[in-house]
Amino acid sequence: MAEHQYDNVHIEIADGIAWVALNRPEKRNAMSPALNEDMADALERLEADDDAQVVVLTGVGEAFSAGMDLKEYFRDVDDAHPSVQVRVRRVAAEWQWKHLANYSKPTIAMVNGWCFGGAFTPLVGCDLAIAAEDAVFGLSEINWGIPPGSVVSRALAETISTRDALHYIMTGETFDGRKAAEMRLVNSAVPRSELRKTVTDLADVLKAKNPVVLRAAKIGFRKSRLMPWEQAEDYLYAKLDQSQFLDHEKGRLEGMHQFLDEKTIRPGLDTYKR
Ligand code: ACO
Ligand code: V55
Repeated sequence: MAEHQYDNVHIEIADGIAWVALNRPEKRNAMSPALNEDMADALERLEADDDAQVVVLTGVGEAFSAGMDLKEYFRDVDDAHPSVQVRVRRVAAEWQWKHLANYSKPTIAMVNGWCFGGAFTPLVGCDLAIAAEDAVFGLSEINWGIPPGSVVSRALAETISTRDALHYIMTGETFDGRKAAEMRLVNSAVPRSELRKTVTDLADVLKAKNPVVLRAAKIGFRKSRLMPWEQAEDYLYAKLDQSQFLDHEKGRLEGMHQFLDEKTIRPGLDTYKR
């Protein structure tokens, strides 16, 4: 399937990986209302595209994303009709966390450069994140006169400690990819020259797994996190049973067969052959 064309998002699908790059390099991939509309549409399309098994979110040029567009997302909308303001916020939220955090395919943020403010939301919305060691992150809101809005602070609290979060929220200081990995905001930081290869290798691991089971596993983890244990147990068993119902390749039976009868895999060490 040919990649859909967008003004503000560049998409390339190769070997089961959809590379989705915010594409306003001259504005450091600042997220404008138009970019948010494009991303909302792109995520919808890719979810239905069987050529896209894993989705990687990144940026064209020097930036992952310089956050919300101060001109187009904020100043230009200040005097707009309230319905416009509501829509602009809704479309941003729709892709940045509502859709991403419930995405039916595995998602990886590849942080290639600048990552500020509102960019933390889709960063945390992705299941996994790999940064260039020299990528620069910051909660810069305080530096231009607002507290972090939308769910930026909530997303931070999901990943890093209260001490670290408040330090960066209150000082507006930047930190690099190494520090982001140390704080567990990202899974790892690698030299820039190895970034794409590292992400490709990780995506390849995910591609080899059963997609129905992967979806149940990631959604199950995310949604059960804040449940009481009793509800979490029941919900996660329901996810397990649902995944068997939806899994037409019957992975569970095959995995048991390859281990117990054929003795061709050891699940502790290998994934079953599909
Ligand atoms: N909103 C609007 N325009 C932006 C944004 C942004 N968030 N970020 C960069 N741009 C624009 C600049 O205005 C400039 O436009 P121009 O060429 O038309 O003058 C262009 O992108 C390039 O930016 P420079 O500042 O010249 O690029 P440089 O590489 O020197 O610096 C940096 C990059 C550090 C990312 C800088 O652009 C910056 O500080 N951007 C703002 C970061 C920020 O605070 N974002 C908001 C976070 S809070 C939130 O998201 C709610
Ligand atoms: C931010 C992000 C927003 C917003 C207000 O701090 C502030 C970031 C994604 O939307 O509406």
